[in-house]
Amino acid sequence: MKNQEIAKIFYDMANYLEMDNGSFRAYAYKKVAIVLESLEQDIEDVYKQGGLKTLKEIPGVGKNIALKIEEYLKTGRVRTYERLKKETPINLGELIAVEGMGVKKVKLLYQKLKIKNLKDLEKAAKAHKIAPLEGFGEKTEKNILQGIAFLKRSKGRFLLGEIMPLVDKVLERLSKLKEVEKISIAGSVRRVKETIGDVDILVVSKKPEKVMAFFVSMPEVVKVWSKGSTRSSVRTKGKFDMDLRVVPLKSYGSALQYFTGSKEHNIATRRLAISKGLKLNEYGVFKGRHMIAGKTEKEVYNAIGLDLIAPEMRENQGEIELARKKKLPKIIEYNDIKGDLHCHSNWDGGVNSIEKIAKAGINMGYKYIGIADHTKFLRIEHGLNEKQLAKQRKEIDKLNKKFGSKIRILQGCESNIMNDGSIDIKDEALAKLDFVIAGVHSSMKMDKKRMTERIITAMKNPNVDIISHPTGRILKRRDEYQIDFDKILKTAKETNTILEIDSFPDRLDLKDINIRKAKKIGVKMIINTDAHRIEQLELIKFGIAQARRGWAEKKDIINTQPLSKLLNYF
Ligand code: DGT
Ligand code: CA
Ligand code: CA
Repeated sequence: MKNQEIAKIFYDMANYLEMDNGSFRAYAYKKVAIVLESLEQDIEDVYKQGGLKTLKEIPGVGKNIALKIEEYLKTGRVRTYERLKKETPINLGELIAVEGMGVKKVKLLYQKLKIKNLKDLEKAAKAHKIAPLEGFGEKTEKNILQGIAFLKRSKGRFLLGEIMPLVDKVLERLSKLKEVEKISIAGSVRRVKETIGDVDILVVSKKPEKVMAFFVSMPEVVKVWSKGSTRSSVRTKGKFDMDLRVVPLKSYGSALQYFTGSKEHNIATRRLAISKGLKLNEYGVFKGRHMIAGKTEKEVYNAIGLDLIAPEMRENQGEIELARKKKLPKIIEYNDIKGDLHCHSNWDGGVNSIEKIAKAGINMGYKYIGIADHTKFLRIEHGLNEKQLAKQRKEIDKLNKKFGSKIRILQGCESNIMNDGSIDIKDEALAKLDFVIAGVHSSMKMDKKRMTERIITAMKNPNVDIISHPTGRILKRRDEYQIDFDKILKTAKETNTILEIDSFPDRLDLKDINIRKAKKIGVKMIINTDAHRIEQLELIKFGIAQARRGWAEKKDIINTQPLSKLLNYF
């Protein structure tokens, strides 16, 4: 689908226009980009149906933008975009990827210092040329250098959420092939790690040549690194690599076990096999020359004296010992979630009405859904004040009558934890909500002591039920806040505050290690999406994966519970 390609062009155009003070037009492009990203139909099909006319039926698409879409579909380029790029020879995307760098700063730095790309930026910051500029200063310069260092560290790895659409498409394509008997994802994607180096796929086939020929000529492939009868390796359109291996059926389980990893887990399982006088490799489990297991993973694990271990747990963090003692935790399943309590509606400038969100919740099979719009401190997010919250309550009451037992809409909010730990909404108003989420959305570079105190003060507010994205990291963009997480856990336990696992692919916050810590001391968690439009409700799977990687069980996660129990918590 060309949807993503066009969305990217429109995002870029929006940035260029914003630089050029065309902020109104920029907004229009950005809005359409967002819509295109989540459009289910193929934009080409839409166009084929009725040309410009059907294009204009897409929300936000006017005549001008429809013409640009048409131009791209017909010629593969958008002239206005090419012109903008030529006029402003700046690698905007690269520069605004640096935490704290916005379009305005990029523009100033270009005008004053002719900074065009990341390299220029780093050079200027290191030579202390940025600090003296008006509106920048020492602190900003330091932040820029930190931001660049962070980007460098995460280079070469991809966000899981970023690559999954393409991976799913390739898997679907391959599984339809008649020569493919069995297929599975392996490697870090199967372990659902938050970032991915490359994608590993495993196939059983009696005709490997046919499968490989098909694989290397898929439309998603831009380069073939190698092509053989058991292994091929390609670069995809998404700029990441994919490995495909073909194995015989009798070794499918052991190959899957081997190529799922992690490497550390594999080394430990192999060592265990040796200690039992066995040999474990990708071909099977062997006693002398005799193969005793290999067809399924369960058979392989059992043959070396272990219970089957979920892929998400295979990191050699103690899971092997538990599997040996038959004491593996019964981790949360992908269908255990009964509702999502962190959805933004059009009340705070989001895309969808509360009614639409509730319907989407029903489609997800949920029993309840929580509206948690931003509150007043966040002006750019159209945060709600006390009065608007009261008004929203009325609408939610009305909708609850309408939906009856199909789903229960709960009213919450995502309030802001101010620098002193207070909440930006009055207590009386908070008390009227079904639940209250509080999160840090400002002054994120506070020192450790103050930041920890700040969050602890918020948790002690009896109206606060949930802390959203508790450590504040953005993958590939910025580190966690400076906090004493153990202290935060202790207070969460004392105050019965629930910590959120935010499912957004670039947050996944809490992360696996922190989830394990929380579980260990008995702090409850909730898996939410933080969806700003209904399509993002689907992101919940990434949050669940993270919870599984943190060994969380159903009972550790409160939104696996029925409504009555949930309400008791609040
Ligand atoms: P990635 O691609 O960096 O996100 O991580 P993985 O885990 O997908 O690693 P990858 O693609 O290099 O290899 C896939 C699996 O193959 C890995 O999880 C375990 C297995 N494997 C790779 N190299 C070794 C090795 O040297 N020893 C052992 N025991 N297993 C290995
Ligand atoms: Ca891999
Ligand atoms: Ca690989």
